[in-house]
Amino acid sequence: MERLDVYINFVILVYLLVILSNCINGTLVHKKFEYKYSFKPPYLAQKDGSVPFWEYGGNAIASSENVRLAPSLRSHKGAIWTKSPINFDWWEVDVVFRITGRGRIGADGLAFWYTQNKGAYDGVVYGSSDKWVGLGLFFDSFDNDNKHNNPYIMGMVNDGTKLFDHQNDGGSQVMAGCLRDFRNKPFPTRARIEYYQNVLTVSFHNGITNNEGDYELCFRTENVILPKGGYFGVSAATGGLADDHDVLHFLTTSLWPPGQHPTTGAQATSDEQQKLTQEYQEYQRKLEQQKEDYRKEHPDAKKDKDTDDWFESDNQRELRQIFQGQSQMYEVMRNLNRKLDEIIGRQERTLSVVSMMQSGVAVPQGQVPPGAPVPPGQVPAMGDGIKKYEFDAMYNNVVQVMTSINQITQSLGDLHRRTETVINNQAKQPTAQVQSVGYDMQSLVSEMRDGLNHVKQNVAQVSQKIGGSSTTCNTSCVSLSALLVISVVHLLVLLGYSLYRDSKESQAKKFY
Ligand SMILES: [Ca+2]
Ligand SMILES: [Ca+2]
Repeated sequence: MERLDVYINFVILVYLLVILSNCINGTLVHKKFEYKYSFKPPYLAQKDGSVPFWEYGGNAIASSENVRLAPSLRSHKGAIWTKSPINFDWWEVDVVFRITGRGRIGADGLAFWYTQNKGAYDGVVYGSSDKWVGLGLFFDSFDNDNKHNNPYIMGMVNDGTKLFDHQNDGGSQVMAGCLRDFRNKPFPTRARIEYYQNVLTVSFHNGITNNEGDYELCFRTENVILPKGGYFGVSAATGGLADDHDVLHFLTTSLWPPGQHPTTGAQATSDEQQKLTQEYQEYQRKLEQQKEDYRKEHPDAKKDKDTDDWFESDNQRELRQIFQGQSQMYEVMRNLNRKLDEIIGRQERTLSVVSMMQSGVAVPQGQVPPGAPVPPGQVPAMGDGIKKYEFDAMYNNVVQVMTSINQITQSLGDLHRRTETVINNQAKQPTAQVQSVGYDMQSLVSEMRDGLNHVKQNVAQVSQKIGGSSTTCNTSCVSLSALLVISVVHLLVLLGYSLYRDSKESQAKKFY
């Protein structure tokens, strides 16, 4: 009988676990891709130039690959807006875009909109209307107020009464923002704008890598009230200076709190799905057939295209190697950061043991009579407060850090050599124009300084924590100097790339 009881209890427990796991799954936000509020390549625009479910105007031009909202010509404006208002409350939008120009400074910028009504296609606020009702997220390239804080990303909610303060780059009207350079990046830059339960979160991907996961938080603001049933839009404008403003992807996902996702018509959807699957298979079959026919008719066409892809120029190769090197460096830095965190944890534990022991030694001199036993779990002190195994642990940590730093130094040396090669190659080319380190470098430097300060703070914390022992000071000093070397070399890499890019673009761009 006892066995039966145990068995029944076990079955009940398993059921409870299953119910619990269902509850946990039920609390997850349901996401649904909204194709009627999205566009992406290939076939972004149809043959007649229209973009399905969207309307564009002004100087905007849509191709199969992107929407060029404003070209690199002076005083141009353009915008693209969804045709119909959205029918969900919470959403996440990924905008993949490129802002490129041959100048070190560009203008004016690009705007993401979520507004009650559609804005204009040639308005005064980054190509669309002023006095909007809803959200404007601006990628402001040009520094109107001369505070050396552009390119800047900023969010502004308007109730339809405020005129945008262009002269001060938004000034006090801006809700939140962050200083990020989004011009002339090797890969497309991306912004992820999430609006869920009145919390607006903006993340930015700086386009240095092509890695999907490299988003960084720009800002997060609570209690943001936006109108329901609004329209999405993107717009851009140029001024006296002009960049190309291209949007490659606009991907909208609706977010549904648990239990609120509309589940009506489930049967109909499954029928629809079956039908769509059949259509898709049919389409695939036809496509394969067409491909086969094409290959038979043009036996040489594919070969030529392939052979083009086989080769890359010296500069392309150098650049690719630099990016690989940088990615490796980034990985090593990340590992180093993880190890530092571990070390901080270990040092804190060690310090707490040491301080406990010290108080154990001090106690007999104070209130507790001499000869009181050491509390259980504590190893008796050796006199100077630090014991051999603790010292060994610290020593091992130090060795780990040194190894990581050596790895970084090696990859840095490698990178340095490659950068010099690229710079030399550029200098040899007659069309290359070496420009002085200018405005965009300044913003790059300030971005890097933020990052470095963060790392330095971490290191300073570690050095403070292990500062009790004189044996560890050397490590902290070495880490700092190594980090300084990293920062200098990183700057060199960025400078090298900047020079390369400027000369490349001056060759490539024939108009303007
Ligand atoms: Ca501005
Ligand atoms: Ca400014």
